[in-house]
Amino acid sequence: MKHLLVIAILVVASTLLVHTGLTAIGLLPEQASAQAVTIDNLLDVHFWLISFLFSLIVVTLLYSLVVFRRKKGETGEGVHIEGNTKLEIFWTMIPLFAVVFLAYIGAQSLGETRRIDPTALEVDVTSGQWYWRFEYPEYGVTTDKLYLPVDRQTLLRMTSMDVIHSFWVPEFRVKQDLVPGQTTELRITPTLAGEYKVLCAELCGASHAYMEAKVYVVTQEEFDAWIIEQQSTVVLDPVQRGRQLANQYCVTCHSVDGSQKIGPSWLGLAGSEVPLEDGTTIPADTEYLRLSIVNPNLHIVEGYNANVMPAFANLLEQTEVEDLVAYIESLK
Ligand code: HEC
Ligand SMILES: [Cu+2]
Repeated sequence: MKHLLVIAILVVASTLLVHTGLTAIGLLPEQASAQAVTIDNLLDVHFWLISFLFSLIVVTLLYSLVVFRRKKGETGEGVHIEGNTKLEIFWTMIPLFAVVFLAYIGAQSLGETRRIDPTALEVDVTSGQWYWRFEYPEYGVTTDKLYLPVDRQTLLRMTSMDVIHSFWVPEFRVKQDLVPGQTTELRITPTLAGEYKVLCAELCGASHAYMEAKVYVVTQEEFDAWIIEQQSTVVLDPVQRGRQLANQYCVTCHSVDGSQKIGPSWLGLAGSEVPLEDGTTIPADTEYLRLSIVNPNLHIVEGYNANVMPAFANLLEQTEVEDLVAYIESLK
């Protein structure tokens, strides 16, 4: 009995110590959304559990090693113990209740992070290898950066053009997959103005690690100003618009300086004779460039493989394809 009491006291002390340590080393990034508060509360329950279980095992182990060492001259065998039904029931019921309790608070937290605000700002998110595209349907604005007003819920409606990607801003905590052919939803209420990053949290191919987009959480006034600025900058010339689109969707695979990437460089492409995989050649005129973008498998360039370049027909507007062609044609 005395041993149990000492172990209990040591376990409590060690639990407090480990938990303090776990919180002090700053495992979690900044907490920047209303949903993050819920998730962090859930995580804290787990930090307490981790601290307690670690202490229970390690303290008991070390205590036994020290206190129950074989004394000098002791040669007999230890006590033979066979089964203990009470103990078995005890250590089956405790984890059972623990698991049910965790499921309960897990479900409650999930509901909390998905709570609907009918006045939420809607943003349509499209992902692909390897880009993020954000559309604000209320304002007719499309960008590669995510601007969010602070203290207002944003509803992200998300889909993927190719493989599964996953939208994750660590500071917001919540995470959601983008699945081709489906629309998934994520609700975020940013609470801290600042600059963050969307990361793709689903291994999605060669440039997965670089699949990032900037996130700016700003005041409602700054957000309104940004929207107006976006709506008024659509008058750039086609080549400049094409360059912006290329930086967003194409530069992971195509260079504009003649260097090799996953796909052929665009330098000097327009007007040249392109050797194709089937042994023929084709003049790189406007129509060829357009087709290469919307239906890349139609003509395969010599030395490259089909099905590497994603078809952009569904993602890009007609005018955006024309802008890209204008940009490629400007790269003499
Ligand atoms: C995942 C890599 C990848 C991405 C992203 C990609 N491409 Fe490609 N692209 C390729 C590959 C590989 C080829 C060569 C095989 C072929 O002809 O389909 C190619 C071929 C082309 C060609 C024909 C090039 C030539 O030399 O004849 C054009 C034009 C082109 N891509 C435009 C684009 C545009 C515009 C974008 C962005 C909207 C884009 N590509 C995004 C991989 C990519
Ligand atoms: Cu991805």
